Amino acid sequence: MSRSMRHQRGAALIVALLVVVVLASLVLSMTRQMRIEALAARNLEASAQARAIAQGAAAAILRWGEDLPADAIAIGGGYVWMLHVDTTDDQEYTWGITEENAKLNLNDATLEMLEDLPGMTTQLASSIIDWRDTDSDPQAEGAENDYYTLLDDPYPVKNAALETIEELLLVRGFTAMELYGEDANRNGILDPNEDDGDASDPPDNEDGKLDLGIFPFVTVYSKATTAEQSDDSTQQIVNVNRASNRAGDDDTQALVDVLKESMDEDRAIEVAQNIVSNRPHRNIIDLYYKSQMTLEEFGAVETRLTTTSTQGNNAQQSGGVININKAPREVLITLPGLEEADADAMISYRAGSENDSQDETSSSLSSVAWVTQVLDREKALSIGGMITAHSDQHSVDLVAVSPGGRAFERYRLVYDTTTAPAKILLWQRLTHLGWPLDRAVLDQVRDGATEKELATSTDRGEF
Ligand SMILES: [Ca+2]
Ligand SMILES: [Ca+2]
Ligand SMILES: [Ca+2]
Ligand SMILES: [Ca+2]
Repeated sequence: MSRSMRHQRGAALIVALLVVVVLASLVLSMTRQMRIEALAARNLEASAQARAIAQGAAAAILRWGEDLPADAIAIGGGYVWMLHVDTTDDQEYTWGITEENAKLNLNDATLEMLEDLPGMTTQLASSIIDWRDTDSDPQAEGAENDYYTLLDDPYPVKNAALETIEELLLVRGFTAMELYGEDANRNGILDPNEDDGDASDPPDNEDGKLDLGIFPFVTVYSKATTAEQSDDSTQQIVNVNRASNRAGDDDTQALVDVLKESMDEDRAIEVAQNIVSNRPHRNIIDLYYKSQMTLEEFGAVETRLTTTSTQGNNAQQSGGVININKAPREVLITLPGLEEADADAMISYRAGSENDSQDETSSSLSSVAWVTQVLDREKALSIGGMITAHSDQHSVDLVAVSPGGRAFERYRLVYDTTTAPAKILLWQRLTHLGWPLDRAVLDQVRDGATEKELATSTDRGEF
């Protein structure tokens, strides 16, 4: 064999070896790619499962209303939690639906009410007013087009009602800090990164307390219930202020008929006379005082009586009213004329009533008139037109985990129960905020924990 032939064979061997190496690495990388793709497909599938589980839970929530189990709910092989932000506790997780009218409505609140929210300034509050009012004349400390059109990325002032809370980020002065405070993942819990200063996002003041911003205290979804929207359209709602010129006319009879459903006829006639002879009634609290009903009597008929026209010609009354049974202290304080001591007195009365009676319908909280037990007459009258004891708009923060805990999804759902079926007003994905519950919970799901093992409370209904 010649030297050159040996050389050729050697070269061929090297080429062959190279081909083998290249092929092998190609196969390896293909295998890896396939594995990654398979993994991605499984993750995608798990995310889809989590989303389907959240949708299933949402459907059940719309159907079941408030009769819902709390804590981990087993559904479709995975789990759902209804995360609730308890504005008085930043350590313990709480579960359940949230009444949207327990918050201040950004579209109806006056400048003074907005200013009373946590962390608000006159400038911020004025900017909200200018953002939503139809004119282009700035408030003393507000901002209209003169401000927005001079921004680096200019946009016009809206001059119309806010449609989402997040829209506040377009209003002068509002950043994520004003909106969400230190609660970057919006779970109501003081997480380690929310109490470490600038060491990790978000920036915070390291004071061991969670600043919630204004997000948990504001809404754009609450609406006053009008006659047309009542839960049961067959139930008549009587306007106690409707002028009556004739003796024994129909609206007085209608009043007696409604009252008779919960009291005897003599008492119904007596109360109806009190109501008719003391017209007009400024608001529901004025009506309570003048009717001389007891708290219990009033609680039974309150939702059947109104002091305003139900024809929707009164714009002031079409907006949000505040649910005084559920509103946190920060929201109660925004009610006109109320001071911190009043809000505290209301909260302790509320807590006492809730302990007295498990059944809300039989407790004094079934009527807004309970505020007359806590506030003086003048204060009670001043808030009478802005309060309610009932809710039709609710929100729920759904955390859904796929079977085996491979993926999770998080959604914020706002819905209105004045229609049947209930109407979804918002379905917002919050998965990007990260896993909002204790990390151990996810590990438990991955380890195959049962619903019972995941539950931290035992008194739960069937789902
Ligand atoms: Ca304006
Ligand atoms: Ca948090
Ligand atoms: Ca931080
Ligand atoms: Ca803090």
